[in-house]
Amino acid sequence: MTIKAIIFDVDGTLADTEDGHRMSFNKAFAENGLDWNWDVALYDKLLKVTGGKERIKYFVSDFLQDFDKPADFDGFVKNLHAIKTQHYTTMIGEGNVPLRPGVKQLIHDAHAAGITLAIATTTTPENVTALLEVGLGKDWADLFAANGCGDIVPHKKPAPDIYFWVLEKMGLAATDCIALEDSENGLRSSLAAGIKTYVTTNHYTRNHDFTGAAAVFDDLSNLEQFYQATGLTLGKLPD
Ligand code: XBP
Ligand code: MG
Repeated sequence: MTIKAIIFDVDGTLADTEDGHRMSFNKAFAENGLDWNWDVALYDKLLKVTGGKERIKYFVSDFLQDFDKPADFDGFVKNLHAIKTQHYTTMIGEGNVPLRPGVKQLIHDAHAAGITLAIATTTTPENVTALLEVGLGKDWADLFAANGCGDIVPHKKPAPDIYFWVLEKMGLAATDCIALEDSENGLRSSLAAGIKTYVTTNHYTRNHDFTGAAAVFDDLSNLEQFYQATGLTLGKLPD
């Protein structure tokens, strides 16, 4: 199989962003007079649901007993999530969340070798832009042929929708591509789209079920190992 494209998940894969999301949710809750506080242990449970808006609704339905929902609950959640996104993009813009080891090198090596790159994420386009402007520079979008984010598909991961969207945008078949994910939801999504998937874990996902993954790595600090596992023949390029 000649790999024509690499499709990257974002949160947890390109960077360890979930605690940044978690703290941004908490800032939005506090600003809106809500005594909700998502600590690491609770957030670990809430990550079962992808999408920030969907995660807030999951928290209200499954973890709060006596919350008096406002009449326009959808509008309430959308507003809360928009405030959270503002806090998150501000925090990311301060440069405190670097790309994970090996990610920048892989992206530049693969792009230089003519491999098509794409993004398939549940998070918002604003969050992707904030992270990659810092991590890859202001022209980061030039590196990617497709940028599949958040609400552009009706069903978020573990549904395969976002991966189907990216495949169509690239005009490639699932068998032409590999995906890089960090979570069980992400892996189920890419596998359901028929894409061979490699996993790098993090502290939220290391105990997830990665059945079906082509290989699981702690991270990409040993790119040679990743290249051997994938069959990618990419040389070492200067940073
Ligand atoms: C991970 C997610 C996102 C983030 C929060 O996305 O599930 O919902 O946790 O970001 P990925 P939003 O597919 O990149 O792993 O609040 O913008 O959804
Ligand atoms: Mg992820």
